[in-house]
Amino acid sequence: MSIDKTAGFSTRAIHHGYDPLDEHGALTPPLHLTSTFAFETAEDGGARFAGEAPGHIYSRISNPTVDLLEQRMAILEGGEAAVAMASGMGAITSVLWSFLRAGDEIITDKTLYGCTFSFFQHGLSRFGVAVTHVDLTNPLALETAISDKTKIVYFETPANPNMRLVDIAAISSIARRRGAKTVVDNTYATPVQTRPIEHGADIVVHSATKYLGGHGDLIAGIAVGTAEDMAEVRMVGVKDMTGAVMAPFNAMLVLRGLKTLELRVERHAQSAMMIAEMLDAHPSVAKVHYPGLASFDQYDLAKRQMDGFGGMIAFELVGGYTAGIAMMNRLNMIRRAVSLGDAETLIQHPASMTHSTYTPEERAAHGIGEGLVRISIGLETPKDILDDLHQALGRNERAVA
Ligand code: 3LM
Repeated sequence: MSIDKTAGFSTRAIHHGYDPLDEHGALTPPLHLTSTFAFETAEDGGARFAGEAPGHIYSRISNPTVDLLEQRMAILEGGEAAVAMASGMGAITSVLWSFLRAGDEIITDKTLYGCTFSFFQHGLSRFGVAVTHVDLTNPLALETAISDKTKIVYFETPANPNMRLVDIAAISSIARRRGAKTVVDNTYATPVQTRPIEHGADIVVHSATKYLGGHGDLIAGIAVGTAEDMAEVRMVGVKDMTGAVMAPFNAMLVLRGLKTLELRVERHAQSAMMIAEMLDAHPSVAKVHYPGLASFDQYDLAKRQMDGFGGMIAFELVGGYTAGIAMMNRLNMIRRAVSLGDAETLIQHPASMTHSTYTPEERAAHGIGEGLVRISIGLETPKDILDDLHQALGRNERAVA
């Protein structure tokens, strides 16, 4: 049974690329726990290496379980092919090593996940790649900064941790005109809510550790793009440079996660909207950053570019850093933990945790407030998340008053 591209999101996420009748009727795709693959003949092995015959060779290059996940992610993101990796950082670094060389330039948005920022700032720059951080919320700033040496324009939308959005169509059309590839980290929005390739991006990367896996039980990453670009990422970036290949068992867990991705993201977003509205009206809260709020600076872009507004909220308390830490310590059910996209609601303080890779000066210059608190709204009964936050904020309110 083949599922065509017009089938709905969840239908593709559940069925694409697998027919149980090919595998003894097994409803769940098999887990191929193997490092290597036997060739029919010596000549067949040589032909596979030469790319002249189909078939797997070795699981650092490809594996049937991982391959099914790659097919599903490609169709969900609207790309031609995908490469699954050991982690989100494995995906980001493998993609960038594939397309950059000494003397090239890369332009990134000002706000990035802490380890991605660190890779650009302290990793790539050691190898002769010039890194420029630009405010990509303003496409004119890219027009000014881009040069013939720019090979990649890179951003997250919404950005981790402050939820800034970037207009994918506007940025990727400038990049394309100047011969640069646009790479978008779509971890926060997931393909349920934003499909960057439909807006003109060349490559999408994910930390599959988050919503795609969805259960906080694995570390994984994935890249999606054209067949040509993904062949380069597989055969150069992953096979020869990083070796950051996804384990088949993790591919199986992510395949399971994808089956409920749409359902989960809808619930995450529904609960997040309710909680963002509560926070927005709360006297202890100075500012809420959530794309679904009419008060969000880029609300118009959010409505145009996103199908729903996600499960992530960032907010600043009256009383700044100290008030934020005190509030976090009063929570009962909500877990104080980094990561996001899990069933459990998770709260963390970017300046001392996920974005401690920036210096305080870099955080200030890149729009990451010292008092910012980030929450990943989970799948618990929405009222229970609300009540826990409310009791923690309420006492804060009295303390401030
Ligand atoms: C976090 N983020 O808590 P892995 N891209 C984005 C991300 O948010 C992340 C990655 C890539 C967090 C992880 S902080 C120590 C914990 C937008 C990860 C990297 O390599 O799979 O962790 O993905 O924000």
